[in-house]
Amino acid sequence: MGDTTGSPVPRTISRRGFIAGTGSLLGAAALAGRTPAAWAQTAPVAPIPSGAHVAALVIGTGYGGAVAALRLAQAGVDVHMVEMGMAWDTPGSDGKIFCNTREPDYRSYWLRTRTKAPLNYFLGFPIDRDIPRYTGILDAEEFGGITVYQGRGVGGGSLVNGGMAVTPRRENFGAVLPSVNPDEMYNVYYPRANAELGVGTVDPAWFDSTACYQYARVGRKHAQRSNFPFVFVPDVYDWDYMEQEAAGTVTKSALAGEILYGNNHGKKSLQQTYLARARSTGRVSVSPLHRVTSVAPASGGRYTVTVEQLNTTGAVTTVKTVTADRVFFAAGSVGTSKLLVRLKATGALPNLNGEVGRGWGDNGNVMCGRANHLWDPTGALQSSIPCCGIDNWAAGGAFAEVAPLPTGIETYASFYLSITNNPNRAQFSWNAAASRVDLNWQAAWKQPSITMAKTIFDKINSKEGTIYRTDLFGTYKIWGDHLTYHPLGGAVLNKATDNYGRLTAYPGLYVIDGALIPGNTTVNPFVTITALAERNIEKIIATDL
Ligand code: FAE
Repeated sequence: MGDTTGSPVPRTISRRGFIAGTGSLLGAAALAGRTPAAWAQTAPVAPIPSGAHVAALVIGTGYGGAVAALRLAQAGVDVHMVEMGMAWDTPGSDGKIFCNTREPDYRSYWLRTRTKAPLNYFLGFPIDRDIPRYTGILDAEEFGGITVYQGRGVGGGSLVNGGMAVTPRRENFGAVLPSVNPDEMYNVYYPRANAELGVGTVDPAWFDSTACYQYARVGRKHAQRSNFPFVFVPDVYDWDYMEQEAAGTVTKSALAGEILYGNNHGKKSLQQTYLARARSTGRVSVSPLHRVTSVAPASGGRYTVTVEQLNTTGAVTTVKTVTADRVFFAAGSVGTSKLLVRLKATGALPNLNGEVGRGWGDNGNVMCGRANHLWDPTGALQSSIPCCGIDNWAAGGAFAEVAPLPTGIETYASFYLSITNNPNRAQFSWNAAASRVDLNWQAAWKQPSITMAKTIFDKINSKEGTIYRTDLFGTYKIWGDHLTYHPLGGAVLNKATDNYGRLTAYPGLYVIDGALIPGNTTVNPFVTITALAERNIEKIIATDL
């Protein structure tokens, strides 16, 4: 099934043609040093024509989708990736592809007219602002009891995330993916994922001396004085580049507060790693600003896929119908779950099993800040890339990332994102009256996370004689318990799918993203999503193709 048939999908476009379209980008890239230029130069952004047939269609360009595309292409299969967000390969009028966290503009949010910052108050005042409605990079998707933050664009969550690349402790893996053999994950797939993602760790000597990690050293001091294990956490940010930022020899990104709405330099998003390699095979093309709305069986074992083309206001400009031999759902935990639940309920894929939509969790995310004494400043200059955490998982069910508050001024605050062992799981279901998929997560279900996070911070506050900040999530509100950055589950491995992500009622349909993971990874999730995708696609290529 290597070649496409029917209407051809352009696999590559000429370098000359590409440069003609993006000359300003390449010029800017040459001036600015490390940028997504490597990606741009190999980028066959080639919107799929209606009527096309493809061997493999991948819905979404995040971690699961990028792994699938690379490995399928290397196995000789032509792949087309459909991504609802933008390509993020062209600078705006300020010469930058991504806007700054401190100055969110039209590029910041997915189809909103007002920002919805995760940390939306400062000194008790709201900080959100009006913006033009645009297909921006960060989606704050609101369900009844929780706001789920997700990346939108070619690269998925890798465009907006902090890059913390954490492999769960092996003793915890049985709870993360109970049906997966840990030996193969820890011997083969975690190392493979870490290598391909370009994971590295801060140089401890530099960490000890640089102003931009003063906040993290304060976090370490407080953790250690309360006898909590303190750990350095690997990241995909280019640590050499960050040291050059600190030395003033390159354009600043992490040290200019870039995070959440994209990093213009330094961060190795999927655009620079898996997707660049996938595209260099010459077998992968991508349709940005295209959203899959339906997948249904067609004759000959194929699938008919309905795709809406969007403009940057979010309006649908064209509806296309294409066919594919195989379809990989990689739209993220929420995107894949919403699609499958709707397609099952509305009759396109009625034989999906009853586990579809179940087992969704928030990775136990909860945020909080602590108010330090005036003699414990955390620094006006803070690297936006976190590099350390407090591991109280075994004793208290919480792993707390020492997070930056890159406001550019001294805040005397220590800020944390905790990942906790919250047992609550929600379900997606089809709401026929409203014609949408709902998620039944309840706001009160965050209480176990707060209790677990308090096992760390109550103790530190007591030891240090400090208190919680109450001005970061509202007025007199301590906990950021309204959101998650880490949606997981909804099409759980070995339940909604077989043990390799196959939707067995429909040969040729697969799930290959965070929807497979049952709600919690004990740490930040993308390394596990990537490693599991590597494991599953290897099996699928070996046995199904
Ligand atoms: P994901 O990366 O979300 O990709 C799915 C893609 O599918 C997206 O590009 C969507 O736009 C696209 N899509 C959705 N629906 C459709 C459709 N119908 N048609 C076409 N395209 C569609 O999925 N994780 C870590 O491990 N470390 C961190 O430091 C970290 N920090 C984070 C910070 C923030 C602010 C956020 C939002 C997330 C963070 N995460 C972090 C989570 C991580 O980014 C997330 O787990 C992965 O991106 C999920 O990977 P998937 O492949 O499942």
